[in-house]
Amino acid sequence: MWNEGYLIWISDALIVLVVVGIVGALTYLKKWRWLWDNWLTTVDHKKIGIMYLIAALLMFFRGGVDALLLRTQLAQPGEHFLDAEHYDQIFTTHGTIMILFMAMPFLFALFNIVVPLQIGARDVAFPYLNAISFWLFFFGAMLFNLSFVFGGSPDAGWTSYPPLTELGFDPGPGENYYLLGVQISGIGSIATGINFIATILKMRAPGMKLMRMPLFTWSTLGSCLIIIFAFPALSVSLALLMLDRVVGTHFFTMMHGGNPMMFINLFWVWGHPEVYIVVLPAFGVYSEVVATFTRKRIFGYSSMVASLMLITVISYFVWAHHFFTMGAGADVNTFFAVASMAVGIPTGVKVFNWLFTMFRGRIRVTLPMLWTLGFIPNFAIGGATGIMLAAAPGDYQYHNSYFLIAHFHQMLIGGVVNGMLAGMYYWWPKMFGFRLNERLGKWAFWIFNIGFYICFLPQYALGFEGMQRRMYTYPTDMGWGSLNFVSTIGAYLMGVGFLFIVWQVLYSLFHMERDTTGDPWDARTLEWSLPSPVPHYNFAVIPTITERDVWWAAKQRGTTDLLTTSTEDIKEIHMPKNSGRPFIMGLAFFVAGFGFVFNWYILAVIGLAGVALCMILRALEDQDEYVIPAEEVRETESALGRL
Ligand code: HEM
Ligand SMILES: [Cu+2]
Repeated sequence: MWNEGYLIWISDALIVLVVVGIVGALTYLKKWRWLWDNWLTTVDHKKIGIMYLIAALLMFFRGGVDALLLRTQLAQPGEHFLDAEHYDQIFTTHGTIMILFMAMPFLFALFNIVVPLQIGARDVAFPYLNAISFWLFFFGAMLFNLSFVFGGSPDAGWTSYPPLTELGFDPGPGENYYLLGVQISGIGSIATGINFIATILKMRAPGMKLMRMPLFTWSTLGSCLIIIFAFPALSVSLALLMLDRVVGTHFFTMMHGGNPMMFINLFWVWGHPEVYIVVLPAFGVYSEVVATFTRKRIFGYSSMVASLMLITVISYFVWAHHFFTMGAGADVNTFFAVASMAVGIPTGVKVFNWLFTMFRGRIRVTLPMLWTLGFIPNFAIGGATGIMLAAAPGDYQYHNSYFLIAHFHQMLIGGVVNGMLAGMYYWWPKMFGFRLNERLGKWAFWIFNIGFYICFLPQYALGFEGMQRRMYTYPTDMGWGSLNFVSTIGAYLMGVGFLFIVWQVLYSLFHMERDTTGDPWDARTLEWSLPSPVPHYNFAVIPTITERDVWWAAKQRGTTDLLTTSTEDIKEIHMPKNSGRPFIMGLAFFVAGFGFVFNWYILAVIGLAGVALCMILRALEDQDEYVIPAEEVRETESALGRL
């Protein structure tokens, strides 16, 4: 820990400075009480969504800095900016953070902000559990992030394959950080999956039949179904690996009959579906955005739903394409190759439906639409290279090469990040009541996207030239220098694009374009019938849904008052009470996790006792709701100009 090198020390110093700054500012402005009452104890899905969003953006920054460090190291042959060990640690934290602590919370942010509003509900099915999910994610991520500060970082890749990760080959706390951080946040993710399935199936407003649900809600349902079937596989594989490391079992060690391939299978039983967990909600966003900004009904709604559900199912039958070279034989490889290619069919259906929706529409090129348009060529190229990788014999040539790196970044950035940003821009006015500056956003879009192609297209070529992934440096005579240099320039451009987004948010905070309509885009679905930001009880009166795209239909007929409020119908509203326990429970998990990382079992037991205590106190609680009197609802609604 003491000879980590100057980069780590600089980042440690920065972390300390930021923490001191935040604590100082909160104390100086006397904001601790406000923070606790309004945010840390909240069970309101909208606020939880905003906290997920902030966390996701911060983690995007952290993962992005990691990416730039890696690309700087690879910019030219024989570089010594990072040594091998640091390179390994940084690609491990980069991959883990981007997928688990950036993409996942980003989509949970959108689930939370959008789904209850789209289906006409007052909150999610289990608001208290929702808060627990958030704090488990948050403290899991914090534990993981601590690894650079205390004791050493994981360095075996985000896949953490044994035998690399067996205690004998990887002593020290680094890998434990990975196992526990991911485990804790994974429990939160399973709970989120259950919560949103229950919400969507049980909390819909009267008349909101399944086939009237907006496509973003459908995509959330698909994503959550995958979560509840896939995440347990991850939990189990991480727990077994932990046992191998801590207790000395032999699930994956070759000694005494263990088998590392077992871990690899279990990992990808989760890992492949995981990419659909993150991309389906992006598909949901594109569907909403395309319909709104072409002012048209989405083309082929039923086929959109069917293809979402098909992808949900097929995603479980492709995992072995991650290790065609395992030696399972031609029959097994053929099955997984064909299944992998089959995913292209429903995905193609969706792309064509978006294109048909745009066809002859009057497209308004706003920021959400721009990111959606940017996604289409990305996904076409990424899809084509995906089929190339799915062809088992070809994969023997280019698996684990830069061809793969280029392919999955194309899908994850061009598909998932584009989708999440499109969603953020689209629902931003709903969340905060003001719009983001379009001009700065356009700069961000163009710089980020041009940077993207400059960064990743050369990597396809590097893959064919034989450059393997996870190489920390390479000799001059391979001739990979110039393409790598170009790629690094692209990466820096993407960094500049991200800074433009930060600038855009800050600028818009100071030069607000307030949205007083609640429906700034002239959109179609129910959430836009509410004022922005939405009052904490969402709907003063739960609306009755008569068709798909109700809000749009009501606007066309001039009957929007049916979906807003009428004084007589307002009754008292029951809402869940705030609670500090989810936060404390997350903290207790963190303490337990930290204890296990360093094998300090006393600390671990204290943490687990804290978790148990929180659960017991919850079980003894018999009053977790409060009532908003009808009069207060009327006052709020008329202050909003809705009565
Ligand atoms: C923003 C621009 C990004 C750049 C410049 C970038 C760059 C890199 C680099 C240089 C590597 C290491 C390649 C190697 O040596 O094997 C890498 C690996 C990886 N990246 Fe990114 N990345 C970016 C964004 C993302 C995003 C958004 C995600 C996921 C949502 C992601 C997920 C991964 C994963 C899973 C790995 C593999 C890590 C491993 O091998 O264990 N990256 N990236
Ligand atoms: Cu896969």
